[in-house]
Amino acid sequence: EDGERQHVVLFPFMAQGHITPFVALAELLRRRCPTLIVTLVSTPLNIQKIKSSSCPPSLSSIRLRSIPFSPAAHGLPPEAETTGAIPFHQIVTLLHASRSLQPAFEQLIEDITQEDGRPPLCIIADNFFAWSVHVARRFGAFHSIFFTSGAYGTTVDSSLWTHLPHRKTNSDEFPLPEFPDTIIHRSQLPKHLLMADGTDPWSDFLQGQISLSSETDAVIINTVEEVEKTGLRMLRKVLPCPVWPVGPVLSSPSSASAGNDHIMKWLDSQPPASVLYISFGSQNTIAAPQMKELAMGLEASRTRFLWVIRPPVGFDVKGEFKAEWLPEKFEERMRDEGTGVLVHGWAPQLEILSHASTGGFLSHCGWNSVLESLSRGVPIVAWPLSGDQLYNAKIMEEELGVCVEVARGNMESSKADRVVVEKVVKEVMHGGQRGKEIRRRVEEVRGLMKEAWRDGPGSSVK
Ligand code: BUP
Repeated sequence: EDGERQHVVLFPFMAQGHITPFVALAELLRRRCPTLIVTLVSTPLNIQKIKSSSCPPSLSSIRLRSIPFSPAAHGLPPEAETTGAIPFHQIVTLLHASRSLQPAFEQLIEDITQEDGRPPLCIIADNFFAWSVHVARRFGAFHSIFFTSGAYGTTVDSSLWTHLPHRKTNSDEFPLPEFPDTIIHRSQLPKHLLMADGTDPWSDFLQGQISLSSETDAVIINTVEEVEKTGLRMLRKVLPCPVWPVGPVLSSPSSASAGNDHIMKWLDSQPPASVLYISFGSQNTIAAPQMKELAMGLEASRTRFLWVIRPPVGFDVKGEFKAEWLPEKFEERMRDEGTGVLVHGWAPQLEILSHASTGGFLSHCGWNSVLESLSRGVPIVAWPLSGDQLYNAKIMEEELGVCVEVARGNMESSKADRVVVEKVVKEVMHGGQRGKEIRRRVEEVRGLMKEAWRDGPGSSVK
């Protein structure tokens, strides 16, 4: 009987990198605890997208509920219900605008409480919606934040935004106030953090939500106890509540792969572990001169590649791709030689990373991409651009030894050099001493991730 079943409400922030793991968590909860009622809440456009891009069987047992949101009321274009639809500089406006969801979310919990005859057992919300703790308190529900990024990236990012330590020194390197052993280099700060002074819109939003997150009852995080020891130790030091790693929580194959047969067919015809998959995620791009450096470095490395490519910084992300952004006749040459494929649009990333021909991932190190790659045993060439990506790359290279950084920095100023691209890509893809060691470490991490989800139970199952 529905009336006797416990109800859990999930509430992700409106960004692909947040919605994907929340949907995966919802599916996981229903699979592992079949008696739970699971409701996933988002804005109308996002609910529509989730319905059309997910496999119906996995979603059939999850209740999808939308709450109204008007981007135009905040000076945003009507399609701005997700960060992927707007240029990076407007994301902070969307973050602030998302605060206006509180009354509608509260009303939804009220409605659910009426329908079920009691409030939900638990509200699991995004860390950007830490304000939802007030709603949970009002209804007497347990409140948990689900961090969709890693423990190290989350802790370093939060610490930097809370204390802005780079403003108190002129030196290029400085320690984090709570963690003197963690040294951050100025080049690892995204532009909006470098410019932050504590009164700017980014600081205002993030400092508010970070401070509220210490009021939550528990933190669930998409990472693995045995993989992120340092990061989890740090996060547990700054949070007063229990921290439960449940990763890797990954999406199930989606209907997004439909229409991408040509990509999978091309991969089928390549030798094992020979292809470098390249993607900068759902909301970042690099500058046109950097695209050229990357293309030239790739060509010189004589490595097969599959590159998810979007217009460079400063151009409409959804606009037409122009050949002039790449070296002359690059796309035709690669196609004629059969060495490289450019994907103009959405790629079936998890399927690509799971394919035996994929041997490396040149990634911006968004946390979902990191988990997807490592869980499939694919080493990473890191080109982090923003936020936690810079710290994900740092910990993966320094502690886990599963990646090599090829460039870093914010989107406008990240510098890559074709010679460095060629060298690093060869090192990782063509089995030099360092490449072999990286593959050994990635295999180890893949094993730990698998163990965490073993019945028996593994650490994430617990
Ligand atoms: Br692009 C792209 N196909 O073509 P991250 C992304 N994805 O399946 P983000 C595709 O989107 P942050 C594509 O598999 C992953 O699950 C990908 O999440 C999928 O990066 C997700 O890696 C991307 O966390 O966010 O979205 O840029 O700001 O958190 O780094």
